[in-house]
Amino acid sequence: MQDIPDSPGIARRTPEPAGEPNAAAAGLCGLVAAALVLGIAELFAGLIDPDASPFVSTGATVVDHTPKALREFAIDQFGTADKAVLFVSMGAVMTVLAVVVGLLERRRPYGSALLIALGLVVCVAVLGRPTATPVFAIPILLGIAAGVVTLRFLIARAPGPKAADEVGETDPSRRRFLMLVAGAAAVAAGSAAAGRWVGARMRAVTADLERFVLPRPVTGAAAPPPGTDPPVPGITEFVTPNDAFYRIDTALRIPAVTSEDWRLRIHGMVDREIELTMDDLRRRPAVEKMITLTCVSNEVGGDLAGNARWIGYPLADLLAEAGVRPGADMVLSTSADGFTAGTPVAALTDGRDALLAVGMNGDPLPVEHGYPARLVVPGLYGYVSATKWVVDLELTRFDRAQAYWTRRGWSARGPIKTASRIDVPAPFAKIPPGPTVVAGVAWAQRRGITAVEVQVDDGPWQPAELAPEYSSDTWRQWTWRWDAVPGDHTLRVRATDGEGRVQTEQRADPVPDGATGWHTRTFRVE
Ligand SMILES: Nc1nc2c(c(=O)[nH]1)N[C@H]1C(S)=C(S)[C@@H](COP(=O)(O)O)O[C@H]1N2
Ligand SMILES: [Mo]
Repeated sequence: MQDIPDSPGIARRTPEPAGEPNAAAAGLCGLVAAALVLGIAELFAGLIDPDASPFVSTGATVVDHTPKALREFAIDQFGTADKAVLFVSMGAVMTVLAVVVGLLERRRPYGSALLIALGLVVCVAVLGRPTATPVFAIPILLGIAAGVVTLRFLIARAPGPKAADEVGETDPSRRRFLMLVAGAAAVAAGSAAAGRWVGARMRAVTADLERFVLPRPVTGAAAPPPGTDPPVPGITEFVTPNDAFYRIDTALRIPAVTSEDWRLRIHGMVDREIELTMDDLRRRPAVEKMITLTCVSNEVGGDLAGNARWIGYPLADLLAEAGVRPGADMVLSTSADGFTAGTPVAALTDGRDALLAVGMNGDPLPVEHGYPARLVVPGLYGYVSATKWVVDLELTRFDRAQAYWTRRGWSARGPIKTASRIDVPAPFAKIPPGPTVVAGVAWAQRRGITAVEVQVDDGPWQPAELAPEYSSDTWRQWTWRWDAVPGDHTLRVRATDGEGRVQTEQRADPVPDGATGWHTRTFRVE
């Protein structure tokens, strides 16, 4: 504050702001802002991927760049406490930097600039980790944003030097400032704790998955016959690798269920309620089946379908153990995160390979595909059958219960409709004239595919060559040799199912029970 001569002999104090904040208050602002950066980042790292934690990644990066001699010295000196020493030292360095950030912020937003710069350095460290994906930048970037906003906000309300000298603890603005600081610190600590907690659960699941030993199926899935994968670049692979398998679910955060914690309760209209652990399952015979899964939301020509070898326990056996009471016509399955699907009892007991699956293509289910257990039912769209992270099967009736998507306007029953897709040529491709191969895939689970036909422009429908059929529950690849003639062309495809029904040309949206219509593709030959 300044004394401004107003008129001769009279000095007056301006009622202006208290000037720049005192050093202690500014340092406190810096500390809280830095805590918020880390807290918010930790929270989102927990939600996205524990490996995205800036603290952990920075630590790992420091270790990687520590000279070998120093590293050995540290291990020598501190033994197993070397990690604790590392994190405590990092904490000390961060504390000092945070105070500097606060002090620099007093006059100009230099502190914010430093905070952003440091945050970006950490971001580079996070993205440099071996398992990092671009998404890993999100936690630290959100943290920086929260930190800078908090810093600006608090600094503007921090008490100045005179205020600190002249007014006591009871000064309301000073009290308010301390309350704000305490509030921000609480948010930082709360989000960090929440993030660590959420992340710890997922880390436990990943460790559990790595230890998970798949049951040995009493019957393995037959190897795909030669020719199931026609040698055409760009055609859909017969077996979809796990990391390329489409993923659909309502989970914002993947449910974290370890195989040890997992239980499956079978109850409702049954003779005896049962609850199974993973060990209980292991005493029962497992089978392995090749089954193509399809999403009801798949548009004509879409890619929400995949084919995998599933190891699991026949649901018919488990239901028989519980004893399905007459009158029950639906199994309402519930996941660990509250998703539900309503499956006809008949579809689980009519002899098809309906499974409580624990394995996918020879590995435990990936967490995003339902680890440790999910349902897989041939012939039904996923939304009425394929509950991932399944924990509960209730025998009930379609006139009493409604599953998740049925309550939202989708059909209660969801048998898979016949579909065919063109994979090659790619959309708007340019291909040279002359002999070429057009290729794709078709599916009609339970009924199978008996024919695929293609049509170029308004020409006649011509039969495509079908790859050998694996089973009626799997998709079938097709190819068609064509002497391509120059020009712009439209290619159309349609399939015939095992009941002799030609796929309908009638266009329908996915809602309420699956899309229909012929897939077409336009391309140029030149
Ligand atoms: N728990 C749970 N299971 C679920 C869903 C879901 O939202 N939550 N979606 C279903 C739908 S709509 C489909 S198509 C399949 C997809 O299985 P995938 O993600 O393994 O391909 O899972 C089904 N199981
Ligand atoms: Mo789906």
